[in-house]
Amino acid sequence: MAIEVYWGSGSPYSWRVLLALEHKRLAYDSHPLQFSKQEHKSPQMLRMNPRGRVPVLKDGDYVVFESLACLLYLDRKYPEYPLFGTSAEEAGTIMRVICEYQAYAEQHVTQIVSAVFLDQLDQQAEAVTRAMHIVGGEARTIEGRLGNSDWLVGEQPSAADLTVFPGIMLLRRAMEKRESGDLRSRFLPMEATYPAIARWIQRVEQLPGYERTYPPHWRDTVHRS
Ligand SMILES: N[C@@H](CCC(=O)N[C@@H](CS)C(=O)NCC(=O)O)C(=O)O
Repeated sequence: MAIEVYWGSGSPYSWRVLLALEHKRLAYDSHPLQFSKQEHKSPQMLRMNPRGRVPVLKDGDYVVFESLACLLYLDRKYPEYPLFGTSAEEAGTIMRVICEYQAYAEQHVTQIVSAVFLDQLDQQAEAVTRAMHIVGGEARTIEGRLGNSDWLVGEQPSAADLTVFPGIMLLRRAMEKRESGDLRSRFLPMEATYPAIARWIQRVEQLPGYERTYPPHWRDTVHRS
């Protein structure tokens, strides 16, 4: 029975799981859900995830949600092409980088992206300025890691790359939007502001199956969420 994945276009959490499935060269049935039609809140989805959020992964009778839990499940169940390294030390460092991103960067990325997509930059100017400052600092840390190495941890792409990448792509997309105004020049062009991150993005884009994970509606609309 094939693995099933329920996801939403543009959801960075969903993107992590699609990237993980492709990284592991696993066959899967893909179920893109329309947020606008509230498909993620259908009775079937709520039975699998009472929080009504995506991604949700179903493998036979087993259901797991929360993107990182999905990554960990896939790595334990299908160890080929590891996501959490090949040693205890590597696993610890990968989890550390993920925890740092989640604890210190993610909520601020979300704040900036939401303000841009909802055209709320003026109303949230103070909070967004603070968030930009914090995200800038975290981006410099990531830039430093990638200045010394092709991947965030170790010699291969790992769960750390797959966790952070969608958030950075979402931030880049928000900065490309006209409404981002003066914020744009702090991040773009990334080749100038964060050259090692820009090269890393290109490396991720070269990974097998990457094209199948790219948010479909991003291809059609350059400037909408
Ligand atoms: N911590 C969760 C976050 C999942 C999440 O918030 N997904 C969003 C899409 S980006 C969602 O489904 N939102 C729908 C809603 O809240 O109604 C994870 O890592 O999977």
